[in-house]
Amino acid sequence: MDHPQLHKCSDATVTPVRTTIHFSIADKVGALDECLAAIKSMNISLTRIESRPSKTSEWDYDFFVDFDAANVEQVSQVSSSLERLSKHVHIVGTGGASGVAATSELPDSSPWFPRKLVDLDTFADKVLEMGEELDADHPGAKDAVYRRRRAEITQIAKTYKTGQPIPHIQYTQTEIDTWTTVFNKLTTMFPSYACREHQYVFPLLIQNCGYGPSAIPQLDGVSKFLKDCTGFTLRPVMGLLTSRDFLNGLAFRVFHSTQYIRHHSKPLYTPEPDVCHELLGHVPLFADPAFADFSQEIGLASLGASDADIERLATIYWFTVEFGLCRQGDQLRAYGAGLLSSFGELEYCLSDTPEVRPFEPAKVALQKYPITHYQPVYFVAESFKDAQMRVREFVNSMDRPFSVRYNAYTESIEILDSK
Ligand code: HBI
Ligand code: NLE
Ligand code: FE
Repeated sequence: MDHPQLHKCSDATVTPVRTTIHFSIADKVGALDECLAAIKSMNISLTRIESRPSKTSEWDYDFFVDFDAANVEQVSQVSSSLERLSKHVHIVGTGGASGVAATSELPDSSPWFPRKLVDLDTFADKVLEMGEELDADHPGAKDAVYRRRRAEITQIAKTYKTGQPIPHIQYTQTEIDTWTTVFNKLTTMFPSYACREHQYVFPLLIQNCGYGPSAIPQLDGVSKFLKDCTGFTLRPVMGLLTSRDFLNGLAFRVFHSTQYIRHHSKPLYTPEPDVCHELLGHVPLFADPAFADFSQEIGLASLGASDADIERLATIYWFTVEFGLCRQGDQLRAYGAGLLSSFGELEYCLSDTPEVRPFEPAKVALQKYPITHYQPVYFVAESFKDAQMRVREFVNSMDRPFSVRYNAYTESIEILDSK
């Protein structure tokens, strides 16, 4: 389990009375503490606690607490002690069917997932290898200057919070030179290798976001541009997140983006995401409405999914968003960001060497793949809309006991039903 959760103590011999209670307290030091201590003194553990400012004019706070009581008497004991300590108490629901919270929310066994946009703040420092500490065979591993610079840049992502502007980075001349090499080489290839959607957006990025050979565009301006196009935003990240966290972000139309650049000795190909990969590979596609829908579909499917399903979805993500090919007219073109940011693999993927197969999610989900060299197999989508429909059908076959919807007005996830 990769997220901290509140655990209940379960006594196998009695059926617990799952209860959701709502109470309001004044904005005063220690008020919540007193309420929780009262529940604790009855030896009851909490399974959920959520807060929000009250709609009153007095700066009160509302709390929603789920707990499993031993019996109904205990529920009323909790209620009466909270009445003494707080301004208002209301039992939202009690005695729900086993496994389903009284608020008809989630089965206990579902992995935690972000419900609100701000919940993504909890992902910040959970990064996998190659983030802060580079692997021994990484081209930058023995370069102390490069390492120090990476640590400096990733510091921004470590402390970033939802809603803040993304801090600009003053890139060094060495970093800009690497960008120039990659930019110049790729832009000569895009007309004959990139998909139509990528080619449509690229000139807009030159006009609006400072794309060009002589400076590395800043994530902040790019994020605002994407927000206008499709509602996608960028969020700085220290390095590789777990598949679960990374895919969960897509449910909110949030794309976690690195800000550092690849080592100058290997501009052709790097196994890691870097700012070239994010800006030249991913960003143009996230500006396309059909592609944005497709990406969010994978993200929504990942919320509360089992570990096995996360692995299947990550594999589908890999062979589409990262390494997808598509058919356009009588030609194959690249739409995967891992291809569009590597002039080595971009040339290779449309040569006769690799194998190409049609995009069928149930088969794609099981395909093994290398992460540090060119792909031996690619999958071809007929269109983003078609790919989205196929993924939706695949997701319906997954064993998640509820479904979800993103509410863009409240920037939060709604649970639709408990099957
Ligand atoms: N984390 N920051 C970041 N960027 C990615 O592209 C990324 C990731 N974690 C996992 C991942 N990609 C994929 O390989 C899939 O597992 C989703
Ligand atoms: N191989 C890609 C590149 O060199 O740009 C990066 C892939 C990141 C998953
Ligand atoms: Fe990527």
